[in-house]
Amino acid sequence: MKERISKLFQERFGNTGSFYASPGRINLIGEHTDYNGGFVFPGAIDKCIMAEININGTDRVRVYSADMDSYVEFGLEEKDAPQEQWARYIFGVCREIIKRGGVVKGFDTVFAGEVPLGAGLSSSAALESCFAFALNDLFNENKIEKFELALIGQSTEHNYCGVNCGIMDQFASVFGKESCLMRLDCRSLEYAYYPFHAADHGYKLVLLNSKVKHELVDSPYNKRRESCERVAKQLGVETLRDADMAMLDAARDSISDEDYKRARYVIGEKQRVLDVCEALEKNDFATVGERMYQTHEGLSKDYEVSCEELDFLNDVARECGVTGSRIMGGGFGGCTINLVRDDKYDAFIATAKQKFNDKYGHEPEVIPVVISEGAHKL
Ligand code: GAF
Repeated sequence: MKERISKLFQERFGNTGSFYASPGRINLIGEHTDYNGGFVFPGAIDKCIMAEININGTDRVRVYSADMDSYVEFGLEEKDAPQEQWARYIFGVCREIIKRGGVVKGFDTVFAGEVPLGAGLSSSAALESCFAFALNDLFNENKIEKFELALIGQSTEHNYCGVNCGIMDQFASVFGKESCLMRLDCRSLEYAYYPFHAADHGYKLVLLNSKVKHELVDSPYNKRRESCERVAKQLGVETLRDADMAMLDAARDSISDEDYKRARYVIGEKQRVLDVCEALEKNDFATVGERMYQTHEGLSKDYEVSCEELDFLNDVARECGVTGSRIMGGGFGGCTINLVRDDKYDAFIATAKQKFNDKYGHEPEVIPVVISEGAHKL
C-alpha cells in the first residue's frame, strides 16, 4: 500500500511527504454502550488507513483518494466544506482541530486503506484518526493529547458526517496496542489494556463479513441513541449507565415498548462487558463465548440492529460448536466476530462458507483478527 500511495503522490504532486497510518478495530463485547456511558472492550487491528502528507504552503487542502480514484480540494474555513462524503471526514478533522485552537494549514495528501468499507470495522474512525494524528504531528508539535485526537474524530462524525456516534471507534484507533484489548469506561474515560492471548489457550478470533453494507450515515443508529437518551431522561439519570433493571421495570408504563427493549439491551450489555473482563482474567473462554451469544441475542431481538444474514451466520456458529459469536459494531450489516477453538476452526469456516453461499449466493469474507498498534507515523 505504501508503494502505491508513494507513486501516486509523486505523480500528482511531484514531491514526497510523511507517512501516517491508523487502524480499524474489533470489539470483543460492549456494543452500543459507549454513548450510554458504559464500558467497551475493543482492540485495533492490522488493517489501516494510510496517508502520505506534505505541507503545501497554501491555505488549500488537496486530497486524492486512491481507492475511490477521486480528487477534492477545499479551503479551511467552515464555508469550504466539500460535498463528497469521504472528504468531509478529513475536512471535519481539520475544522475540529482549528476550533480547539490548534493549527492546520494547506497540505497535499494521497490516502488509501485496507479496512473494508461498511463492514463494521470503523473505516471512518481510522480515516479521522489518521489525519488527526498526522495534523497534530505536522502542525501542532504533537501538543494535542491523544484523547483529544479521539474526540476530534468523534466530533467530526457528529458535526460533519451526521452520525451521533460514541467514542469507542476513535479511541480504539488512536490508543490501540499490539496484542491488547482495551477496556474503556466511557463515562470516566478511564481505560486499561488487557493482554489478549487467546491463541495460547487454543482459540482464534475470526470475523465473517456478510458483505451486507452497513451504513451509519442517515441510519437508524441515531434513532437507537435517541431511544436510550429518552429512557435515561424518563428515569432521571444522566445516561443508562446509571440505570438498572429494577429502575427500568418500575417505570415500565411510561416507556414505549420499543424504548423499553432498547434500554433492556443496554443495561444487560453493561454487565456482560464486566463479566467478560473477569472471565478473561481467569482464561475462562467458555464464559466469554456465552456472553457473546447473549449480546447477539440482545442486539438482534431487543436492539434490532442485526439482519437476516448475520443471524444466519450466528446460527451456523452455534451449530458448529463455536465458543462465542455475535454481530460486531454498529450493526445493520457488516461482520460477526467469532471466538473459535482451534480444533473447530477449519470445519466452521468451511461450513459457514458453504451454507452462506447456498443461501445468499456468495461466500462471507473471512478476516482473521490480529490485534495491532494504534495511530502512528511510519
Ligand atoms: C459504531 C459507533 F461509531 C460506535 O461509537 C459504537 O456506538 C458502535 O457503533 C456500537 O457499539 O461503530
